[in-house]
Amino acid sequence: MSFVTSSFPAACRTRAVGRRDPSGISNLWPGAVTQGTRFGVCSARVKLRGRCPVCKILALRIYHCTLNAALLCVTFGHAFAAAAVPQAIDAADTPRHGVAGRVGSGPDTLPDTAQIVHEKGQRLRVTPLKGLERPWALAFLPDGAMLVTERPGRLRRVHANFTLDPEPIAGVPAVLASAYKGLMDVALHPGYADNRWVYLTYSKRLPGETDADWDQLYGPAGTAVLARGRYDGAHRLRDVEDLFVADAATSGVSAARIAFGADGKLYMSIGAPSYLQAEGGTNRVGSVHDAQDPASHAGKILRLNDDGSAPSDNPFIDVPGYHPEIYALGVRNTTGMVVHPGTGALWEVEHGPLGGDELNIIEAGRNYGWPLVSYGRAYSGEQTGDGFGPILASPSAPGMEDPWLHWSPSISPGGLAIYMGKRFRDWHGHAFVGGLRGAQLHRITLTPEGLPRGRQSLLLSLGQRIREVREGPDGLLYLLTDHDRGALLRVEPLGE
Ligand SMILES: [Ca+2]
Repeated sequence: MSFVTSSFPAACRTRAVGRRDPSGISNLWPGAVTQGTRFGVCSARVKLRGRCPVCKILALRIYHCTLNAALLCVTFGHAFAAAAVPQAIDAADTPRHGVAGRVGSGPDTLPDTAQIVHEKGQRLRVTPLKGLERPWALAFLPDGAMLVTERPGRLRRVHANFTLDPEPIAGVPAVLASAYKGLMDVALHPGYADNRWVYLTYSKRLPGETDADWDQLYGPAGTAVLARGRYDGAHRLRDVEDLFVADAATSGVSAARIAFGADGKLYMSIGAPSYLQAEGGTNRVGSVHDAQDPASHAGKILRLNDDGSAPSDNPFIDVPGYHPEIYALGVRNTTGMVVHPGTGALWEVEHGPLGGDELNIIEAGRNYGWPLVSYGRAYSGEQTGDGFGPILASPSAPGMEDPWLHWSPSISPGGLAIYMGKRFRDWHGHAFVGGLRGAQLHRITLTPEGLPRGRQSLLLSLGQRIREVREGPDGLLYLLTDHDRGALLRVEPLGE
């Protein structure tokens, strides 16, 4: 612990009051504190992530009021200069919010040129396309170009020749941009070739909410919105309108993913507030219990018509007390959602608390358990409670769906894709999940019957938080890195 405190500038009287991580994750380094613990008089936090620039092994990343970010070598104690977080390409029209805008960022360690990465039985060429600020999601256009969202509120076009159009696409609604909010998902209408509808999800500031109200870590309160506009194929969305505004106000985390189903309906995930309201947590608005509240959209999977209305055959359409848009309940914070291209089933990945990240196959009317049950624990290390962990000690309960697969310790999943291409010969039908805290591309091996058989961590050597995973029309994998100076990565096989 003294190592941490002595590394802080003398101007700050930070005192370390963090706790040891009982999961053992941080015990690699004696004295390390629980991930994400804030202590002292500033917002300093320690996260177990990153690589030492010298030995290329594990480093702790520290955020601090006057330091921005520094790495501490865990393995050999290598010393190197603290690197300030660059504030490149700042968004002129969308205010940032203190340390919140930099959560998870740090020195840009991604090389500018293509890298050959050796994985077990596979050589991969990873080609970066830089110049994106906090990219969040991407969608392929019919001509092979891509639309990429940037969390601060911009929609960008990447041409089919893998170059970034320098001019953002105009017409995106004004978003509430903070650590975990902003412009999020993008999807094309199934009839895009005729109607040119592009769907977006974003965070909207609550009426009356001002910058003075913002929470130190998460920013001002907002709610998730579904919008659409017609893309002119160049630099403008027209006829932009909000189709659906969720009743899910939170000053905490709330991601919103969308996917069009085989039934032509739009599925939309809404994150649950992470903490109890006004019980020592940081949420001023919203509660973790909203995920089980049928009169709240928070912590739900919604099913919508393409105009944002509720379909008449939704599972709770006639059930008193339920919002009619609800398709499934009890999700925590969905960061990846995709319709399986082979089976048509809706697959979803979500963050657990300390451990307990989940992959669920979402079915109508089911309850996925949060915050009652989880394979994770409270951040304190206790099995339950304190507003961060599950309420019940058992990871299963009657009427609650067990996850199809779960991760402990957490990889903090990003996007999700099912690979159906032929370029990666041995990966056909496998699931790919981005790893944020896990800083990897995670592969889930499936049996021919579609059951999970194994897992592989790919691209660990790049040390990048992977926010998004998509398969391109060329059969290659495309990733987005979660960084202030983020990148699109094209991954192609080179054989063994
Ligand atoms: Ca669950």
